[in-house]
Amino acid sequence: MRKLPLHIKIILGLALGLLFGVLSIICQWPPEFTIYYIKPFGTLFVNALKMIAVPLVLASLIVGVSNLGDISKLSRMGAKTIGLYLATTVLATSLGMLAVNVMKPGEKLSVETRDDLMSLYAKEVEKKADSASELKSEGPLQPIVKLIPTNIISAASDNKMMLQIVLFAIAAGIALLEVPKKKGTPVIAFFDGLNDIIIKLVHYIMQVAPYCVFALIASLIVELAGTDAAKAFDLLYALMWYVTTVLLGLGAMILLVYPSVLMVFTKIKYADFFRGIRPAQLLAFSTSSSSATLPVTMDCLEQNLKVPEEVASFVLPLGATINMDGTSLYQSVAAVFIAQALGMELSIGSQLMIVLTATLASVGSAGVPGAGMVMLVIVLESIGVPAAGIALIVAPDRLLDMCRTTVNVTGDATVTMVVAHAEQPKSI
Ligand code: DAS
Repeated sequence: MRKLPLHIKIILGLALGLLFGVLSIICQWPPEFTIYYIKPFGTLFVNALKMIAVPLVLASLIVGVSNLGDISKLSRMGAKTIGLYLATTVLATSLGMLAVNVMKPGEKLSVETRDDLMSLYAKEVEKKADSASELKSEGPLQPIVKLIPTNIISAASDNKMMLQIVLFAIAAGIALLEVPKKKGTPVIAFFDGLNDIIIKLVHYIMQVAPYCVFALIASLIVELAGTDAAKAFDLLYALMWYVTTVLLGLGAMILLVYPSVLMVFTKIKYADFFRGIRPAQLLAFSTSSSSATLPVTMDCLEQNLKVPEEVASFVLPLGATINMDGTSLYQSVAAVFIAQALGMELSIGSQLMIVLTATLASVGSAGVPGAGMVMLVIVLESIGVPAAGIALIVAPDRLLDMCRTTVNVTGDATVTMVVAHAEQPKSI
């Protein structure tokens, strides 16, 4: 077992958790054993993800923004690169919202199952509803007022203030570009070091993911179904629809969006582009890490697709840090699926908030396995959906991570081709 790649171990953990859950229903094992002695390991995993979300956002965004170089010297290439990255991310998030609202995977659950899920998360849903209604009672502009916390330290200690932390991190990153180099450099070095530490912590947490996924899916099935196998299969059926919705969205990015962008903005044929970046896509799929794939992505663009080194070495590292189209699409689908499964109605305002926070969350996501799920906490907290709802979608997450990382890398490569064409129209 030790020799197996992590993603195989996680898929094994998922399969064994499903088997354990179904067997405990069929054999009528006492649910107390699962709930008291297995479920806590799943809760620990979700808590660990929530624990590192705030430092990860702070470190990766401050470092990402300050790495843009001197704000006044943001070159034509830099402005174009960031503009294209943000445009493709907003497009991906919007595509995810369209897919999940058309497919409605969360509504594939029977009313009884949804009621059970709501009672499982009732106290958290109620708390979110109270704070949302409290906001409304203070006037329509109150949500904007809340964006600036009175105390960033207390905000950082409260996962409910994620959007405020993201905005503070972006502002701090921009401020760091403006302070004198000798003052800013040590601060950037500190957050760079913190970023590396948090990424290492994500790596540690993902090492125990196989066991925690087992605990989460087993306890979820037992808790939800009790002795009623039908509800367990009901949840699995809805999860299948959820996975299909994410994969449909990711497939549309790879097969429709990126070919259209390349056709409009470059001269390269999509088949040649696809062949040129295939090694990077395969590595992204097997490692679930944009950062680990970056050297191969750069090699593919420079050697196979003849992108000038000065373009690839600027655009791709920036993309691996701030551009994750697959992740933002996944986060928008996951957030709406969890809300649907908990029977929570999402207003148009909440859906627009998802587009904003999923775009920002994907900018802040590190290019390591599981980072997108960690940052999903931000999206859920921003629309008042309990972050504990992540337990519903943890099981298939590694498979989806492999696919969304492949889209992340493909998106970075697509924007690099467009920038290279704009810089040297004759050659690309
Ligand atoms: N695995 C991340 C990446 O490397 C994406 C994610 O977790 O969503 O891009």
